[in-house]
Amino acid sequence: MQTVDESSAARERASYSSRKQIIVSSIAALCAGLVASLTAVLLMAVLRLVAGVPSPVELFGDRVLKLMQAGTFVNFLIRFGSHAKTVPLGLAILGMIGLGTVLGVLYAMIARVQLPASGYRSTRREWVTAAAFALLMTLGATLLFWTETAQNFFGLPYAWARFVTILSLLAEFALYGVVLCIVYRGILPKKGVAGSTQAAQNRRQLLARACAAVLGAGATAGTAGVIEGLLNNYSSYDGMGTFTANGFIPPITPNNEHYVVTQNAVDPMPNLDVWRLEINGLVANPGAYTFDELQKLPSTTRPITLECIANGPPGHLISTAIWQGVTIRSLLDKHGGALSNARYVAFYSVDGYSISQPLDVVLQADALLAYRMNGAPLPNRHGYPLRVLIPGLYGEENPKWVTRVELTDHFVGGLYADQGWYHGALHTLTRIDRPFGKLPLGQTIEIGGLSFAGNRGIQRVEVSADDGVTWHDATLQPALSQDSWVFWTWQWTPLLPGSYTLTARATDGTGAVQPSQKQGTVPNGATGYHYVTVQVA
Ligand SMILES: Nc1nc2c(c(=O)[nH]1)N[C@H]1C(S)=C(S)[C@@H](COP(=O)(O)O)O[C@H]1N2
Ligand SMILES: [Mo]
Repeated sequence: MQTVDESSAARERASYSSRKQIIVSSIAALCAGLVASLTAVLLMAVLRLVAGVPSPVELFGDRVLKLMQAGTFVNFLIRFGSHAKTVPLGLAILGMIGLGTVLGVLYAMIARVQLPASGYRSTRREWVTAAAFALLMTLGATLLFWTETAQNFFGLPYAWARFVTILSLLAEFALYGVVLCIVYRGILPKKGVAGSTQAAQNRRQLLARACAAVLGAGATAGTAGVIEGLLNNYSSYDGMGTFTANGFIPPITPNNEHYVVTQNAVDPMPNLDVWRLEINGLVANPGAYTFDELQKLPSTTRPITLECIANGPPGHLISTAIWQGVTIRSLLDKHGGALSNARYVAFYSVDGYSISQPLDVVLQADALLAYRMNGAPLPNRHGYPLRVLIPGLYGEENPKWVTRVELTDHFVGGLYADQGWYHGALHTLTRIDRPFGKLPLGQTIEIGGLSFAGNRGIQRVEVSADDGVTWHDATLQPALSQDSWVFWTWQWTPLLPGSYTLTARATDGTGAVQPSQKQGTVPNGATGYHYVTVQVA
C-alpha cells in the first residue's frame, strides 16, 4: 500500500513542472486575492455604515485631494461634473480590489506551497505570511493616511476617531489576510490521500472552490447593497444657490434655500452620545463639552452672510442666516485664555476637514460656534450639531461638524489650504439681481442688487448704466448686521432705446472701493464688477 501511494505522489509531483507550478499557483492566488479583497471591501462598507468609520477609499480620496492644486482640483470637478464624487470613489474601490487581487500573487510567492498541495490546512508559514500582510497593510495605510484617520462620520472626538479608524483598518486587512490564506489553500489542487476515493476527493475540492466563489459573489452583492444604502444620503458637491424670484431675494435665506458646499460624498451624521466639543492646545485650561453642556453656555445671535470662494460676481453661492451660538472669545475666557505663545486657532471637524486662522483674526471677527440657524437646530448639511462662523472670510474657513478647537503656535493646513486656496479677508462683491432682459423705454426702472464685504460692512454703492463711464449713488437698505450683505437700489430712466451695460461697485466700511480688476475665483477668490446687459425698446 505504502509503495503504491509514494509512487502515485511522485507521479503527481512530476506532472507539475515548475512552469505549471507557477501558472496554477498564480491563478489560485489571483482568485484568492480577489475573494479576499471583496470580503474586506464588504467589511469596510459595513463599518462605514454602522460605525461611521471612513473607508480606506475615502481616506485615499482625502489624501489625494489635498495633494492637488486648486486649479487641477477645479478642472477635475468640471471634468466629472455631477459625478465628481461617485466616479472617482468608484474607481478607487475598483483600484483597491485590483491591488488586493494582485497582492495575492505576492502572497503565494512568499507562502511557497508545493503543488499539488497536501490537505486543506494552511501551514504556519502561510499564516505568518498572511499576518505579516495584514500588519504591513495596516501600518502602510496608517502612515499614508495619518492626518485623515482622525475622522468619524458618527462624530467620535478626534483621538477616538483616529483610534477607531486604525483599529478598523487592522480588522479590514486582517480579514483580507485570513480569507486570502484560507481560500488560497482551499482552491489549490490537492495531492491524493489514502483511504478516500478519488471521487470523494474531487467532490471536496469542488466544494471548496464553490465556497470561495460564493463568498466572493456574496461579498460583492453585500457591498453593492451597503453602498446603495449609503448613497441614499449622497451629498452633492455644490448644493444649491440661493433662489431668486424676479430678482428679489429674502434678506434672510430660509434654511432649505441656503447654499451648501461639502467635500463629502456622504456627509457625517454626528451622534450626540459620542460627539464632544474639545478645546485644547495652547489654552490655560483645556476642556470638553457635551452638546447639552455647550447649550448651557451664554450664547449670542446674529445674522452672518456666508459666501463660497468659488462664488463669482454673478454667483449664488452666497446666503445669509441668523446664527446662534457661543463666541470663541467667551469660550477662551472660560478656559483661562490663550497662552502667550498661541498664534493660531485650528478647527477640526468629524469629516476630517480642518482649517486654521490667526488668533487675532478669529477674535476680531468675534467668531461663533453656532448650533442654531434661523431659530431651528442646525440642519445636518450645515454642520449639525456645531459649526464655526468666522465673519469676513470665505465659506471654506467656516468648518461644519466641528469637534475640536485647538490653539497652536503654527498654521494647521487642511483640504483647501493645502490646495493653495486663499484664506485671507474675502473680497468685496456686488451683484446686480434686477432688472434683466428687455425693458420698456421711458419708464423708471429699479436697478437692485446686493453688496457684501464680510465683516468690513458696506458704506456706499454706486451704479453705472453706461458701462462704468458715469456712476450714481444707490440707496442702501440698513445692514442686518456688520457681517451681512447689504441690499441697494437705484432708479434709472433710460432715455434712448438700445443696449445698455449695467454695473455696480461698493465701498466697504474701511473706505476701500471694490477693485475693478477682473480676477477668476481660482485660487484667490473673484474680484471685479458684475456686468448685466439689458435691451431698452
Ligand atoms: N467640515 C466641513 N466644513 C466645511 C466644508 C466641508 O466640506 N466640511 N465645506 C466648506 C465650504 S467650501 C463652504 S463654502 C462652507 C459652506 O457652508 P454651507 O454648506 O453651510 O453653506 O462650508 C465649509 N465648511
Ligand atoms: Mo466653499
